[in-house]
Amino acid sequence: MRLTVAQALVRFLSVQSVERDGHTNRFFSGCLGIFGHGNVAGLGEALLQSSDDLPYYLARNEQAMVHTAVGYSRMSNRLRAFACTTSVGPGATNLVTGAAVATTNRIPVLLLPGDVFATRRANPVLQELEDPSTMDVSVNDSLRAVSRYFDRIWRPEQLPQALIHAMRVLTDPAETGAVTLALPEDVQTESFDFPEALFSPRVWTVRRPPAEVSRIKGLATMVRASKRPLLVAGGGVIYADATSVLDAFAASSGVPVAETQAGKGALRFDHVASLGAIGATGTTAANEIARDADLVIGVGTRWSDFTTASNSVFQNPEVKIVNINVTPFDTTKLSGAPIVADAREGLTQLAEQLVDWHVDEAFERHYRDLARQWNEKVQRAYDLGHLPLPGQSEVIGAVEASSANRDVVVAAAGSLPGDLHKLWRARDPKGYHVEYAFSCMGYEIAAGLGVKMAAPDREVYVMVGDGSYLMLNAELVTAVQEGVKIIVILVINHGFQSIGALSESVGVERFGTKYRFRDATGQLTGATLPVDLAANAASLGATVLRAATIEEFRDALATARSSSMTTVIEIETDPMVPAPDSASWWDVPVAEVATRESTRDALARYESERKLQRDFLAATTMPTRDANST
Ligand SMILES: Cc1ncc(C[n+]2csc(CCOP(=O)(O)OP(=O)(O)O)c2C)c(N)n1
Ligand SMILES: [Mg+2]
Repeated sequence: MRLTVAQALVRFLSVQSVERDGHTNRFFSGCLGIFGHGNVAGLGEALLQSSDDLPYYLARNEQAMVHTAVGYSRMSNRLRAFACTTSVGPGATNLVTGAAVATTNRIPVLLLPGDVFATRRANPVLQELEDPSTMDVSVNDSLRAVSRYFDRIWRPEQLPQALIHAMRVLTDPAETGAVTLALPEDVQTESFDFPEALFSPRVWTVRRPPAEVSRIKGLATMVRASKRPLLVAGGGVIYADATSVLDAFAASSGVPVAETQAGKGALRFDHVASLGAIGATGTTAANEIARDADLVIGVGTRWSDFTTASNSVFQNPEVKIVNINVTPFDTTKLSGAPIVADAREGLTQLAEQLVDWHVDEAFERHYRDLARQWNEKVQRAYDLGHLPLPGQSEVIGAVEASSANRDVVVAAAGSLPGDLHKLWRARDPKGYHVEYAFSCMGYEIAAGLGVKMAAPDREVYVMVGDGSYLMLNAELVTAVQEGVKIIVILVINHGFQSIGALSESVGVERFGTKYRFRDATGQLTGATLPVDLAANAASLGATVLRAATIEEFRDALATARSSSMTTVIEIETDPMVPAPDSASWWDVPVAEVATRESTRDALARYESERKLQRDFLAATTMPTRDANST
């Protein structure tokens, strides 16, 4: 079939499907893009021809369009995805941060940057890097480090194999992330006789590997022997659609469950075995149970430093750790005993082994009591009544109260992720969407757009700080253009509340974290800047509501819900009102020599807190056969 490389690529993408649990759907829902000379004549022409098969969406910023793609695919449990096309040069390098978000969060997205001429006949093309030592490098090589598969299509013949490898990686739950196919500008337009078979519909089965039976039996033996077990649910539980199995297992066994950022929502917040968030932004309930746990079962978690409180959350010297994960890489973390398995399969197998078993009742009463105490603390934080400006926890409480069970809250960076992790009352496995692998400022609005595109029947609340808003707000225009409604809660606190508090804790006195004029001291500690972000949002076409009090904020939320338009609600909060404490820690090293007393004090605190950090080098060994059969 005589096609250009770009036409062949688009035709191939439009006939790829995935199947899981007997359900099949198209994998690519469309292509996001920004055109320039590096893709307008190649992919631009192909997408124009095929706009019925692969709809095109015009984005405003290449980084942001990857966020949109990530939000969409995460909301779809990785079973649907977007391709993203860019020009050569800055359009392509703008992808790097987005690609890192996709790869760190293990979310599939196909990146299609334009690249320099393969023929080199008009070198250097506009925006070409030019490395004097080789002609074999372009700016797109910066995408290698952040891609799970990277290929450059120098010749049309290379396309078929590259496409098949791209699909393999995108649809594999262990390998998935950003996949980059760099497409030289001239090659995109080159025609070639592609074999017809390349364009026959293909169905990629998303695998669900079960655990080896001996491993699950070994784990069951360990659970039976444990007095204080804890299950830590990560994002893998949600992506694998294992939440009902987890719900039933936790209820029947009484094993308490704590959740990572990506795993939050795996259980409803009021489930009898739910301890809520764990780690540096965890609940006191989860962190207290984690501290003394004698057996920790990590399911679908990558054990980030926030989850482990920088390796300080588990303090029992005898603690045993077992990791159930579809990604072998994650299963040996913390020297845990590895079980490579899909989260739903592994949990189903474990539940079958433990039908007759339940945790000690005193332990169960104890953790339920701790969970109840935390939930009361959450209510108090929601109802703080702080004046003149509300605390951020009150804003979160008002959003929670206005939302329906299936609605979605989206956040990524600043103080909101930590506060939401602690305080949001998750009521649906897809209702909590905080990007906290890369914690990328600017993810929020762009991803919210993707989330809403994936779930048009849910209200999507994007919670964004003024710093993140300033960094990347342009996809509001895309939301307006496409008629995709999101509700954006813009939290004004004149700078970086999160980094300000962190700065203070490491003895750096909130230096350089405020949106204030430079004053006579030479520092940014003068009057507040006259920046009006709500006016900015209005200028981009959004409906804007300004709330001066929590009461006005509640009214604004009701107005926004009843509207069909993308609405930005601005509310100012007091950055000095913290969320309830986690009784936890995060390792951020402090200057070892300093002139300031604040820094020296911080160092003393840091050195004492570091004593809680453990190395987790002692391997957990698993009973190799059923204890009864030896
Ligand atoms: C792209 C990017 N740059 C820098 C950071 C480091 N950082 C984390 S939070 C933050 C400040 C966020 O400010 P804002 O959105 O206003 O939230 P607040 O801290 O005030 O809640 C910064 C600079 C980051 N996470 N992402
Ligand atoms: Mg801020």
